[in-house]
Amino acid sequence: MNHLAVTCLCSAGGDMDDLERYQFDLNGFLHVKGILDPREVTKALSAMETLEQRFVAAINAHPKYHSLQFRMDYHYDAELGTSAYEANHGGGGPQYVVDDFLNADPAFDLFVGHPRTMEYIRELTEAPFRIVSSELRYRHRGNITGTHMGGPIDRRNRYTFVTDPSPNRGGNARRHFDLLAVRVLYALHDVPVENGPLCVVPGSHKANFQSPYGGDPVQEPGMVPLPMEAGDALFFTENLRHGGFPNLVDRVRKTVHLCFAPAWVGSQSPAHWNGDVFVTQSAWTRYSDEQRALLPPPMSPSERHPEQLSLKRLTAEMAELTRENQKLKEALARNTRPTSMLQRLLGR
Ligand SMILES: O=C(O)CCC(=O)C(=O)O
Repeated sequence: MNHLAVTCLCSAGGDMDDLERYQFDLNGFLHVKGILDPREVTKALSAMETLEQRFVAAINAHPKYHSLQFRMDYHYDAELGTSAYEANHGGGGPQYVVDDFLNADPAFDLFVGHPRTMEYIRELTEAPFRIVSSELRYRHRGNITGTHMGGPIDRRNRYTFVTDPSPNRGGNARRHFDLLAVRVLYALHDVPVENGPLCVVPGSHKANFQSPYGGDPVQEPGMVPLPMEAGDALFFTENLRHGGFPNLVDRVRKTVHLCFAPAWVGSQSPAHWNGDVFVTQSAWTRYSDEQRALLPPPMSPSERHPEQLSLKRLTAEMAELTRENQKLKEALARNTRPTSMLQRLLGR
């Protein structure tokens, strides 16, 4: 399939228009050109590049903790307020994912309540919404991001609409997006196909079955790469089947990823699964009231201590085991029928 045929290249400027609404609904994503201005791109890229060595050098160092979900092994940087892990799907080069990066440098403050981005978010999800995950991704040569999502996997990705009951409103005016998880991916440099862009199966957000294909995005029929230019953003529903095409070149692919959801929806980042993102006191101090409304208040450093996080993980595992145990007991009780008197007399 020619990927250009399904990519809506829209220019950011004003609220979402009818073409963008139609394309987003049809495909599950929207490619918005030049949403960041060149100064914003330079500022964010330079901070991302400056921090890279620090993240990579410490990735296996202590303090570490296991993620609340999926068993990622995070390094926690208490000074920056970030949690980073290394992923290596498919055996190629590494990918470094840095959670809670907004804390790490005031240069990233521009992503908290970025006005042109918020025009889309306001339309796609219900207020009061919040940032439920924030990641930097550094993807090296040979790396892929394994394919995930698509179809009925997690209710927190729900892709639905509400219809305005007013009889005076007709056609499109009666329909509103009501999504629970909207991701935004910003390109900080050009990301052509060979540099490993995000790839998606257009329309898969409406699938009713889970995909029978595995995690290799290149092997999945219908998967298309979405090349970008510096300053572009891709908005997509988390329900869309997506991954990262292989990075075939030496340039590390550097992108910024945010996820927005209504305030009552828990985070899907493995670092704070079902909970809140982590905000440091110093980041909080920098933010305006409008920016603070998009984030939970800062946690005390002791709550974020790796020992506390490991304890949280163990408590969650124990609760899961208790639930499993209970289910097994109930199944056993259902399958164990009382023996009759005759069976007992016959010794059976
Ligand atoms: O860009 C990629 O390689 C994958 C990104 C992704 O999985 C996400 O943002 O949810």
